[in-house]
Amino acid sequence: MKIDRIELREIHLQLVAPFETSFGVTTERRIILVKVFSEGLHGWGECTCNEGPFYNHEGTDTAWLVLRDYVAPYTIGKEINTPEDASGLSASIRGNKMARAAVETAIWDLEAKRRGIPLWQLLGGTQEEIPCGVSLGLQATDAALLKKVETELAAGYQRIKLKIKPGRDYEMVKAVRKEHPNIRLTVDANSAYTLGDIETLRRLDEFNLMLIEQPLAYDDIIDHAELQRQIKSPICLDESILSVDDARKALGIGACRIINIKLGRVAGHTESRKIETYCRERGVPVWCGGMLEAGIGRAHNIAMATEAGFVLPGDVSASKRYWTEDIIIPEVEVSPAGTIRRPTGPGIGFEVNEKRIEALTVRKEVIG
Ligand code: OSB
Ligand code: MG
Repeated sequence: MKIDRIELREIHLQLVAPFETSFGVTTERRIILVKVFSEGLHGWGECTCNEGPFYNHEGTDTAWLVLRDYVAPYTIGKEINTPEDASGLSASIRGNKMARAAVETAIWDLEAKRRGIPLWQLLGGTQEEIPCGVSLGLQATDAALLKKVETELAAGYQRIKLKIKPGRDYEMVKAVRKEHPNIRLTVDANSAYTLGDIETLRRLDEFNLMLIEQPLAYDDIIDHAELQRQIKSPICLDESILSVDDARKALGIGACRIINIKLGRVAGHTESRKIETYCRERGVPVWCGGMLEAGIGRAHNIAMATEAGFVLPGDVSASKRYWTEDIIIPEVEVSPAGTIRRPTGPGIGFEVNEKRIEALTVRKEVIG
């Protein structure tokens, strides 16, 4: 197939509650959606970057530019035999993987629709249901956090992740662990610590955490390996893993024991599958990370998380935790057992609510 044209849209969507991490607060998402057209069919992708360059170097405006001036022109009119080819077309672009993934994932959706099969099936997914957790942002008080934990456990979520940062760590985690001695509990620092904080991080060993996510620098594996030698809690890398090569190196030097795979961060389904396979063959658990996605990104995450290596609960949760109304129909729902059932329709398996998207659009550009 050949892609005839690519439509970019920026939509604005208000979160139901502000989401605070060690690097900032998000109240409204500025999301780029990508629609790729070929031979009368189309596929959808969502760019998962944050608004500004604080999680990684990408942001909505730079991703728009990279998509418009590089990824789209490199893709349009080229012969694509498999979705893996699509990943290769933009491979000469350094970094900017979330921008690249927006088009790459849209082409996977399109290919699955062309074949009339669900995307999870095209990806080789085997799990009928995926286990879900929640990521709780920093709250003003421990009491407010505890209330959120109660709500999410009552909804059935299988794992609670707490955002931490220096000064909001030991006592806060202790308060949650005291109330909930047996739940699956994790923490995510988003790179807020350094090796100078080993004492603080080691004290978290008291709380039987399933993992500590990305405690040190966003681009580091060396210091993480040193830290992992000195603490018992398994380190899980998020920001540092951009490819299967990164996964190989990080695991090789003992920088982590678990990997969080985010589709955008690794440039799409092609690389994500390589990481999943590499880890599964070595008994290393992976799980699906989240970037506060709207429905299209969420649907891609669900398809990815059906792959066999995704054995731990992911940050894939119900649409209503994020939005008053999502951009897909039906919205993503989580069962009382804390699982999402894979969809049955072709492609991403959810209907895209184009009317709602049109109403939310603040800019649009068609390339090709
Ligand atoms: O580090 O996992 C992260 C959100 C934005 C940027 C980075 C992260 C997150 C989350 C939210 O933790 C996960 C979600 O619910 O989508
Ligand atoms: Mg993270």
